[in-house]
Amino acid sequence: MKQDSLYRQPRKQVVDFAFDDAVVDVFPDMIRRSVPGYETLISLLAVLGYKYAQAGSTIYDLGCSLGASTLSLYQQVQPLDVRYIAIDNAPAMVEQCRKNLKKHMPGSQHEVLCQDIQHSPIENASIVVINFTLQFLPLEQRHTLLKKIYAGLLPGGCLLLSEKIRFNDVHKQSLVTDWHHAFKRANHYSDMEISQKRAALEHVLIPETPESHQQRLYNSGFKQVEQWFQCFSFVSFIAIKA
Ligand code: GEK
Repeated sequence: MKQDSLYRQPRKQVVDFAFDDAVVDVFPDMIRRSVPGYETLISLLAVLGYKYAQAGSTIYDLGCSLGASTLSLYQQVQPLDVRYIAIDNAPAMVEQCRKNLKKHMPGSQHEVLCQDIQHSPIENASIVVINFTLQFLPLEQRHTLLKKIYAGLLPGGCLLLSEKIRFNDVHKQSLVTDWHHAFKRANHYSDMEISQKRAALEHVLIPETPESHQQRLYNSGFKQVEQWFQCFSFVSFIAIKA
């Protein structure tokens, strides 16, 4: 696995973070060293998701990056006749994701689309995963996307939504940020890498409180919403369509 050293050297100006070739090369290393609990979350979301998979339906992975969620779901859902659609708008991610799914999901019905998820049709879905991606959409677009997902889900289907969150309580926010930085240091990121990455993400990744997420999910039509995972400021919700 290629090591992420993108922010190791001092930069005169830290430009906004982009999912380009350089990021794709180091992405598996970057996400494991930056998102506490990532591997656990990826495995467990498939264990949960499996209960909602329906034969003849489609499973969507929105903001799929290299396809980790799709691959994890495939391992659980495999015996069922389902179709997988993984979508990302970064061409470098899509190219690598296609190779990954082709290699690890032989014979399955799958497509990897290079699209903005805001414009992708969602139809006949039993499971929709949007893992650490809603946070990159403009705030005012998020409700529209969730309503579209709700409309595209079959009755009994579910949305699995994972996000980095923020807290209204400033003391809690500063405590959890401190833990996150400690996690990154323990994973051998230097203070300079941590602060440069933080600056690069500042205008790109806009976190919200868990209450805002839950309220938006209910407002989008979901009748049951549960936060099933949390590790520091990284959480995952399951929202079920009755
Ligand atoms: C994982 N889910 O491994 N349309 C499509 N893709 C987008 C959009 C958009 N509007 N905005 C951002 N992306 C993955 C991790 S990473 C999370 C997801 C992170 C894509 C972007 O190109 C990137 O691949 C992904 O969303 C976010 O579980 O890097 O923190």
